[in-house]
This record gives sequence, C-alpha cells and structure tokens, in this order.
Amino acid sequence: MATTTCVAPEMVAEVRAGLMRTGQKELPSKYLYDSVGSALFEVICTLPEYGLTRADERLLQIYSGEIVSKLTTPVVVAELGSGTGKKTRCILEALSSLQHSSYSYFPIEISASALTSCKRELGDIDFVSIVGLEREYLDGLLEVAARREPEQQLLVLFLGSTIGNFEHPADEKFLREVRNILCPGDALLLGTDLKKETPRLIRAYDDPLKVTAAFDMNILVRLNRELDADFVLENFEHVARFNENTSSIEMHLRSKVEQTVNIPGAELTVSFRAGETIWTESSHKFTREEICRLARATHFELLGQWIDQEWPFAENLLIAK
Ligand code: AVJ
Repeated sequence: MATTTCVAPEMVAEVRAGLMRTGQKELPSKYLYDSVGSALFEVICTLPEYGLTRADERLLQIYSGEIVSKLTTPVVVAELGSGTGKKTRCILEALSSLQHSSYSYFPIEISASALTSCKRELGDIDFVSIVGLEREYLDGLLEVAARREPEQQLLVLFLGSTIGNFEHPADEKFLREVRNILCPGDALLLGTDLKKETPRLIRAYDDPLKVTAAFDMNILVRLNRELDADFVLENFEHVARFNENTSSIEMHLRSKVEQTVNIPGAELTVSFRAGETIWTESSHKFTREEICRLARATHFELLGQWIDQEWPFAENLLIAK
C-alpha cells in the first residue's frame, strides 16, 4: 500500500466518477500520460500509420516564416503543453529572425520533466528566454497575462490537435476561456487534425505493432500501481472506433469477459459485462468550415489556415477580436 500514499485526491475522485457510471464507463485521457504513456506516445508519433505529428511538423517547418509575418512585434509567446519542442523550434526561430531582440517564451505544462526537457531542447535559440510554468493551461495563461507588457502582442501556441481531446461543446468553452484571458489583437496558433477516410484513421489509432494498444492499456497498469487495483491486462483489449455522430476517433478498453475488479485506493469494486468498454480518449476530426465557425463563436477572427495535403491537418492563426 505504500505506493498509494501520494495519489492526488482529484485522481481518486475522477476514477470513481468515471467507473461508477451506470452507462458508458470512462477514464479521463490525461491519465494516459505518465512517464511510460508519454514515452509510448513519442513512439506513436513515429509510426507510419500515425501521420498527425509529422503533418503538424511539416506545416510549421514550411510556413513558420509566413505565419509569424502576420504578427506585430514585440511578441511574447506562451505554449499550452510544451511537447518535445521540435515544432516550437520552427516558430521561435522564425520569430527571432523577425524581432531581433530578446523576448520571453512561457511553456505551460503540468509535467515538470517535460518542462526540463523543453528548456534543454530550445535553450539555444537566439533572443529567447524560457520561463517554464508548471500549471494547468488556463492558470498558466493567466500568469503570462499578468506578466506581459501592454505593448506586447501575445502569441499562444496550442499545437498537435490537443483541442481534439475536448468533447463538444467543451472545446468551445475552453477556447472562449483562452480568449477571455487575451487582449484584442493577440494571436492563437491552433493545430487541428482534419477529417479523413475512416479506415486510415482506425489504422492510426490501432496500429499493427500494437503501440497504441499498449499506450491505452497502460492506464490500467497505472491504476494497478497507483490505486493498488487488480486489473488483469489479458482480460481487456484495445479498440479504436470512429463515432460518426461526433466525428471523433474513440479509444476504448473492452472487457473480454464478465469480471470484477477491485480498486482499493479508490475504495471501489467495479463489475464489467463481457464486451463492456471503458472509454479512455476521444480525438475529434475537424472540417475546415467547422474551424471557421469555432473561431467565430469564440470571438476570434481566422486570419490564416495552412493545410497539409499528405495527412489532412490544419494550422489555424486566430486573432482575438
Ligand atoms: C496527442 C491528443 C493529439 O488524439 O491523436 C495518439 C493522442 N492517442 N494516439 C491524438 C493519441 C492515440 C493524440 N493527441
């Protein structure tokens, strides 16, 4: 039981709420990303079937100069989720050659180790001083807003289609909250994965090497470790399905048998029917029109959109109205 002593009360509450549901059981997708989960996600990004990250990187490699040319200096940069830094490097280097004077970059990230590697990865770029904020996205952004000078334009980066993990209308709510922290004229660079053929999407989220399956199942390993649960991994399987109604790829863990699982760290016993699933993640696939609508509904103007043809994906530059 020693391993369960430092579990966040929030995790216990969310696991209980998700697994006690009478309808579709669910677990919040943020719990996929412990150190093993984050490492597996990095591998997913290199899989031939998963084109999302490469499309995002390609667009920023080609168009960063054009994107930042639409901004007005001096610029301050904040990033929601710092990732590996590879994509951010393109934007920061383009900004450095535009501004030619020092500016701040605030990566906002709940993982301290991600912040450390971000600083290591991007620390050499001219004119940039990196100020990592170990916070939730909106708390971090409020802090940046409090520190900025009035003459600076704030550029917020929200890359990798992380916005797709929000259900609708939570995506709109989140963007409106971001907008409320910004001043008119501030910018948001938003990466969004686009709708594409269903079989292609299914392969991307259920790859033949089974890396995504391992990534998904790891959430059960985590509950076993952190909440002392007794999930038997062999009794579950990873499923990826496209929900036409929500235009989202959903990941589920399906119980292969009728079974009962104990989760002492959450004072919980859960029963599963054979075939019943735990919904672990949604990844929304956007249309271009939908992005225009989303921008307008959240009080932004869509100033530019750059699209990758190989793996349909869009970088969208939104300006706060
Ligand atoms: C990091 C949320 C963009 O939704 O494609 C990849 C996560 N899940 N494979 C996505 C993920 C399964 C990814 N995002």
